[in-house]
Amino acid sequence: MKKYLIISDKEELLNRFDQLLRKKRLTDLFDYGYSYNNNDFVTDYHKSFHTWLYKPEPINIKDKRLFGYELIISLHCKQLFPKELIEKVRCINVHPGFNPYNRGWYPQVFSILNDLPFGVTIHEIDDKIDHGPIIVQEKINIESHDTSLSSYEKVVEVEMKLLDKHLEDIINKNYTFTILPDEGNINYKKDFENLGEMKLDDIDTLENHIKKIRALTHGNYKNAYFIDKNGNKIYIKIELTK
Ligand code: 0FX
Repeated sequence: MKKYLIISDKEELLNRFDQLLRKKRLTDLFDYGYSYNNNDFVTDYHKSFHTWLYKPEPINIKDKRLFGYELIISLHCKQLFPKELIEKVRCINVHPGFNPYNRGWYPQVFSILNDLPFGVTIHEIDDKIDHGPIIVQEKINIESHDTSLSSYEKVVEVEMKLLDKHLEDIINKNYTFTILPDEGNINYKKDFENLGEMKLDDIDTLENHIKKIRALTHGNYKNAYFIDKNGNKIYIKIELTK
């Protein structure tokens, strides 16, 4: 068993973290893993560097073997870390949002919608979602032509940049904390799902209508829709050019 564990449910991020460790010659220190509930994830490439207890086996966050690590990093791990684990092991979260604004689900969507700050937060995990003491943060500007996807692409780049810059300090606990100024706000999966329907008789400014469609435009995902007069569900996305 190695000293540190990284868990991610996003293949692209785990691959990039793997490249980062190779560049820094730190692969000997880390086990890698993904969640037990993420079946569509495991590629042959992934299996080749998946080293969780030397078996390509998904990680259940309640597994007591996790207590053996000195540090666990969540890089978009979809499981909530249990209290017992965070009391026994230092756990760090790499969050694609600017805490305490829009903690929780899909921060860029809600930052576009409600004009709240957006960015990356790396923090120690406590018993509330995206809430613990902040190790490092960086703001990202959302422009009038950004969509959920373009904002998300920016956030992934900043996450990798901050990990590149601060990983050794995180490992060695060579940092000071900033405590959250207040509780901010939090969004759940349900809040995102409730955004989808756009009523054709909705009265609002054009700016707000465009904002909502930008917030729900993310590649091929079918997020925003309206119901036409024949009862058909018609999906909407937007293309904006500066
Ligand atoms: O893994 P992740 O990038 O992030 C989410 C949470 O936002 C984050 O706070 C948490 N720490 C992490 C464990 O889970 O989410 P994802 O891979 O499910 O989706 C990535 C983006 O794709 C999302 O920000 C918006 C977009 N998306 C995704 C789905 C499934 C859509 O627009 N529609 C969808 O139906």
